[in-house]
Amino acid sequence: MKKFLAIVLALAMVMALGVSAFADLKVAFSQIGQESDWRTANTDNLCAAIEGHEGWTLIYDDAQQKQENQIKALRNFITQGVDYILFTGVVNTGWDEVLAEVNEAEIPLILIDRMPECADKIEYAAAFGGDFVEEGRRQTIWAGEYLKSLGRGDEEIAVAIMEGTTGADAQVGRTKGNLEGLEKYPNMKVVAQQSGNFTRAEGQAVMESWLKSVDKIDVLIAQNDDMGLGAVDAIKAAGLVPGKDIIIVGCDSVKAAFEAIVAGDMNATIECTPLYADFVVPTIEGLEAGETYGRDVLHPAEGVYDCVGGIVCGGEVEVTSTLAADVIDARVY
Ligand code: GZL
Repeated sequence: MKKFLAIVLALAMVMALGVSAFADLKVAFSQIGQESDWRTANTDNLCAAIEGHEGWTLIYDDAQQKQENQIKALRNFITQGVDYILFTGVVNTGWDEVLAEVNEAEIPLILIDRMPECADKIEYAAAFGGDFVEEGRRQTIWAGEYLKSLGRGDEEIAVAIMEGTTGADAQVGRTKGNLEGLEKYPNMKVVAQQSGNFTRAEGQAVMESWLKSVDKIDVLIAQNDDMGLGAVDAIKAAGLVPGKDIIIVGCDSVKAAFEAIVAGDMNATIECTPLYADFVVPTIEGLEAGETYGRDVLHPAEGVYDCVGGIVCGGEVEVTSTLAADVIDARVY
């Protein structure tokens, strides 16, 4: 009997050690800033999931959209000896040295959202984010198809492209995709192209200046909804009707864009989900259990939401738009 109790006690101790040894994780997250509703939703979703996980501790840094702050944060994470690092870069260059230091420290790196240009030169455990080029194609293809549905397929159309933060992976990819999509519509010409830095305030300021300096704008391609909403404010202030005088296509599919589409102020938004927790949490649990995830950037399936529904607008992946009014109540960000 004594031998049996000794075995039970030993097993209990091993199990207790085993569980606590694997459960206590310090998960560090270098976040870009709070520049948009998308970023806020991304932060809230990931931080809540990590803080709410049994045994995990979140170490969070908001870089206020400054690369030097992210570099400092990554070095602090190394010094603190964290177990995992989640990283999205405000711009796509200038990370080679610090991410090599993360590799040297042998801290598993999970790349999310915006990928660094040096990704093919560093080690990382997994990568997950939007297909920005496809999102850009969808923006301009949606606009071309919508104009056709209005009987304006042969009209000379002036297009303004409001870009995101210059040098950000999302801005580079969406701009590439915007221009690829426009190749299908020779009647659509780019008449203005400038960064609004993914913020509502800067989007309003750029639109205000365009309304004074550009002869005619028929379509605004805003590389995120926040800049599109800022442009709506500027268009109204100039006495024009957003959504009619100027067709507005955003990106992200945040709740405020759905509200603007239902109100008639915006015409469409291309989805780019910020809800990464359902990928990141199982990935860390899997890595802890010895799983590996390869080097491909995993993309979530995403939709297109608009003022009419039924517009076929995929670039490489075909997608048909959904009427925003039909799904606005179900949106969670
Ligand atoms: C896209 C993300 C972009 C969003 C913007 O994945 O990097 O940054 O489109 C955000 O709203 O600022």
